[in-house]
Amino acid sequence: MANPLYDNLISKNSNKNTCFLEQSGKAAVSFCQFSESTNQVANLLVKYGLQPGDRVAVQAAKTIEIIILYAATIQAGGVFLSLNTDYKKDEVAYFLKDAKPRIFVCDPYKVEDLKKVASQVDSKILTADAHGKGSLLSEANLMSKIFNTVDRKPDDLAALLYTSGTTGRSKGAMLTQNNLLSNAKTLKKLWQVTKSDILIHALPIFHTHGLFVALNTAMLAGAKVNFIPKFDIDEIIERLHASTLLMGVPTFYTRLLADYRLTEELTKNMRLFISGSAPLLSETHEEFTKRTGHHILERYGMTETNMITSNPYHGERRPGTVGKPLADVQMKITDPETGTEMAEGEIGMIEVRGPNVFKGYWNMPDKTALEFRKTGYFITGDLGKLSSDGYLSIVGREKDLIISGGYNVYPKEVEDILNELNQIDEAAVFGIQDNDLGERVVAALVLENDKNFNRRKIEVFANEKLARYKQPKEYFVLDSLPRNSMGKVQKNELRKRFSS
Ligand code: MCA
Ligand code: AMP
Repeated sequence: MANPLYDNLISKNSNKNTCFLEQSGKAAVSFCQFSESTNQVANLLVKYGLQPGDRVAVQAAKTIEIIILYAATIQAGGVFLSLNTDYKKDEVAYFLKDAKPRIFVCDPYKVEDLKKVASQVDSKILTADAHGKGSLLSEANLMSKIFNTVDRKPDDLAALLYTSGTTGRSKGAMLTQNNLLSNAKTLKKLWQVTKSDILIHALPIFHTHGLFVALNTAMLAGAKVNFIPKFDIDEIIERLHASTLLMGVPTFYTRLLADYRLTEELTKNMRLFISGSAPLLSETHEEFTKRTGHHILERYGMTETNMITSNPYHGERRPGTVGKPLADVQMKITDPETGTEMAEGEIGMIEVRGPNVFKGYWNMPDKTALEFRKTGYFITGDLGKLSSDGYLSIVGREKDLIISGGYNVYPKEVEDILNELNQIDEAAVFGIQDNDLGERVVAALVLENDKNFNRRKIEVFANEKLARYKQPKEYFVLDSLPRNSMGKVQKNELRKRFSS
């Protein structure tokens, strides 16, 4: 027996003594030191009652300690659940109630807010601050450096990541050991990641992109990871010369292009720039090539499926496309209504099947059944078309979703919050084009009484209930919302009207 994910990412790693994780202001950590610390944290988790299959939830700053917690959770047979650090009290309470984690790790300043709900679901709280300090570290330091890795089967859960939904209710995507491992192996091979690579890691670690695509792949290859707490243009520019790999959302690349210091000379040691999570404009791709000589490699995925397609490492990285299905992934374009396959070049629903595809939504068997075909294909909600030589272009989304700077915002969730306010009769939330974030969240409001419009009050309320990135950046007051003959709000109409 074994623990496939932990064994491959950590214990079988051949790069034992060289520096692996580095974060400004801290000593670099080798794989050996990392696995010793992982053993200590795994012992601590077990001391707090963790049994195989139990969840470990975390809402804490991006530090090496949280990556140790991730690895320790896997090693102890747990299921890692990471939450956006910007989520507000009510948002976190929902996840704790739904996932019922055995252990919850949060910043010390959040304990007061969350201890009641944690105790209701019988979660023990440990803390980690922006420097990784707190009870997680201090208590783990007292534990043994030896731990017998817990056996797990490939189909056992390793992570639970929540994605918002069109109904406004977040769903926990159950990701197995094999979902994560197979995708990391495929990406490592395709992108030729090796122990000579130095990855600039500036993404958050509570999503698939930063945690699995970037970290799992780098760990599997034994590459060095430079941890930057968040996207910081100066720090990235400073590191580009001595790095080989960058993974980012399109905003990373538009911000880099807006900086005069981005040159061919600065990026001459870089091997690969990868973009994903949101559409990369062809202009960005082309301008980047002109400035640096590098062709950004765009890929496409989802929380539920990990990565699905990628442009090639060798061969044409075609702007405006997300490349071809990964080697072990099956993908087809279908008629959204009937599920029958479309002819080449026609627009349809992107469906996907393979070892990368999740096991289902946590405690939502009906919702899970609705999103899979009987043949095992998962219905992504993204619309696309294939070129004659197999490149996929994403042309839209069937789901009502806004992607702002790589974060997904489901309008229904924001509308539900705004509709709670007495002064608002109706709210329609939609995305408009934004040069920095790709799309910007805005809201059209119909008020109970026009004279009552108090924008500040709405902003304060939204700020109390919703993570910052979900909050509308602008509000437009209308007499009524445009509707079609079925009574459905016409968001396209709103987008057209307010885009300029
Ligand atoms: C920050 N703010 C945002 C966003 N980020 N508002 C809308 N959308 C955002 N994405 C807020 C801040 O709180 C701040 O509010 C104000 O906007 C300006 O912040 P700024 O300093 O400009 O932002 P930043 O901190 O530099 O962040 C922008 C960012 C960041 C670098 C684009 O959002 C980011 O790292 N995004 C990556 C998200 C990601 O990893 N997605 C992967 C999901 P105020 O000034 O009022 O306080 S996984 C996925 O999608 C699938 C599986 C896949 O394919 O990868
Ligand atoms: P999430 O649910 O947060 O995992 O976000 C997944 C969604 O992000 C997908 O369903 C797509 O709509 C979108 N996405 C990811 N990568 C790309 C890309 N390269 N181009 C366009 N959309 C993307």
